[in-house]
Amino acid sequence: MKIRGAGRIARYAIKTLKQVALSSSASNVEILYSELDRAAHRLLDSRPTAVSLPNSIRYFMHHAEALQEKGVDLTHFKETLKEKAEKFITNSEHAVENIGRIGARRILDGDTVMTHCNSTAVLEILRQAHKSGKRFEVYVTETRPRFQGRLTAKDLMREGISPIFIVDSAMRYFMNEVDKVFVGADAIAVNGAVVNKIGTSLMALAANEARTTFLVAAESYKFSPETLSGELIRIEERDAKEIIRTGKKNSLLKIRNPSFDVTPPEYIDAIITEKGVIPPQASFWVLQEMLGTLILDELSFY
Ligand code: RUB
Repeated sequence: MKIRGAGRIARYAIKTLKQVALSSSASNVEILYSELDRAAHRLLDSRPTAVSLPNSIRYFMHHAEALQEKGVDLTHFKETLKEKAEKFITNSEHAVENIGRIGARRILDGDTVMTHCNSTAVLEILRQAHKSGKRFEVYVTETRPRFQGRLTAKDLMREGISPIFIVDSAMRYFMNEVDKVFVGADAIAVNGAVVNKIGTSLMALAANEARTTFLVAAESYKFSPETLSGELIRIEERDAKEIIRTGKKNSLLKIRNPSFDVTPPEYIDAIITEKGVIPPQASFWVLQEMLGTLILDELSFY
């Protein structure tokens, strides 16, 4: 949880693999490849839900494998992987900027918006809308149990935006005042269902009932290729201690602490990606275009 937010998780994984490659004392490409493979699997185990993690690792390991098959020498192997890693990070940062530019157009002067958790993509939309001179109100939920909403509130204040901070359960209470909801995504399935911080699907339900527009901001590497073959996205369940102090006194208490939930496509008006705005039902085409058959062949490994 030191590194959190699906985009950051992807960039950090790539940075880590680059460091493993550059700092390794392996004497040949084969040994270094197996070191990278081990590191890739350890990284994969760290957060099960954010699809940006396997997608970024798949990108890096695909290049590592191709270079190994080509029979390049160790220096070339390291140098090329360094370049590929840096390219991924730069592209990922540009994707967030583009989402900000595209999404900011959706905010009108005088709007009231609401957000949940702490999404870099959503923050960029709000930042760019504010920078372009639009005035709007932002409701920020505290996002129990780990209070990522506090981070969002701080980020917004740093940009000169003064948020309205509310408890999660007040989202329905204020929804009638809200014109647009903006949330990020940890994963998007082929049918357009969006996995994001627990509480997102409740917010979508409240928005639907209040006829408030519900928008998701997500880079294209958050779409899950595994869902093309019917696999489900795993929802991370975290330690009970995040909710309540466990001990003898409440030893009979059963605690469930899922970190994410699934918002069905029917409740989502649009997904804002770096390529443009799509209806959730168009997710299949994003997956087809972004990943291609080559990478899908390697799904069984990462
Ligand atoms: C973070 C979270 C964010 C998405 C998108 O959860 O749910 O909404 O990851 O973030 P956690 P971004 O704090 O458990 O990682 O737009 O920054 O990728």
